[in-house]
Amino acid sequence: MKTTLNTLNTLNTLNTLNTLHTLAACALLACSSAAFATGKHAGGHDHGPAKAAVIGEAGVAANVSRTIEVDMSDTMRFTPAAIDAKQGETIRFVVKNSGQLKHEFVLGTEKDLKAHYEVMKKHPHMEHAEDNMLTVAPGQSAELLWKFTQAGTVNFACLHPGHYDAGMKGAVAVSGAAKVKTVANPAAQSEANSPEMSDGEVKKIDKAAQKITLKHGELKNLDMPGMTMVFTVKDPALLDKVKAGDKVKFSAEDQGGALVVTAIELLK
Ligand SMILES: [Cu+2]
Repeated sequence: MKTTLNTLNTLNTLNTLNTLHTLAACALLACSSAAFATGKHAGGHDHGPAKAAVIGEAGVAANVSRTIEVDMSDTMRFTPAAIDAKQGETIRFVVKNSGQLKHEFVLGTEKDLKAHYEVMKKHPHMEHAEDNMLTVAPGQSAELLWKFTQAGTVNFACLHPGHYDAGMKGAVAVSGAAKVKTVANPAAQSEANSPEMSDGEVKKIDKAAQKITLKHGELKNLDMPGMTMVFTVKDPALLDKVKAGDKVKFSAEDQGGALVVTAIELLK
């Protein structure tokens, strides 16, 4: 699935939109980032395997039992916002963005979604690339296959700044009795060996767009937990040094809202 908007013009437009959204989010929350300061970084970040086990896992096409169409609109609503599923079922979500703004469909526990949303507000231009999410450009559709492995509630939301606060969220009720609980997994977090370089694994390289997708550990300088993200590279020559699958050390900076990789080293 590829919905990345690559041209600089589009990026500039999006930057403007995102800035407006950030302002809207700030107004709604009175910029009270302190209110979220407690707990978010206490203990291990459960962005690793623990989370996947709770909400389910990426589905396989051969096992799809149903297709569910979900519409995302600029009224900041998902239609439908309430979805039923059965434990063990693999659903093909066909997610359409009928609005003019970029929206995303992210599955997660409410706790994970809120934590990610706070990161998105700090870094409005970040591009995620996780299995449990889709970013859909205006007028486009995208597909996500997901297997619901546990009974309970799996939430979903659009984490673009302002959208979640405006109510862009929903839930999948997975039949069964147990309520889904988030399990902290301190062991999943890798230690950063250097204050400047972070650990990462190259998932994808797009030389034309000067972008690299990295599954990374905690980025201490950006106050960001481990996840998979698309970064812009400062110097396209950096992309000649690595390929998909490589384990690397890298440095990333927030440059005017864009997350930019400034250095990358191959780990042998
Ligand atoms: Cu949205």
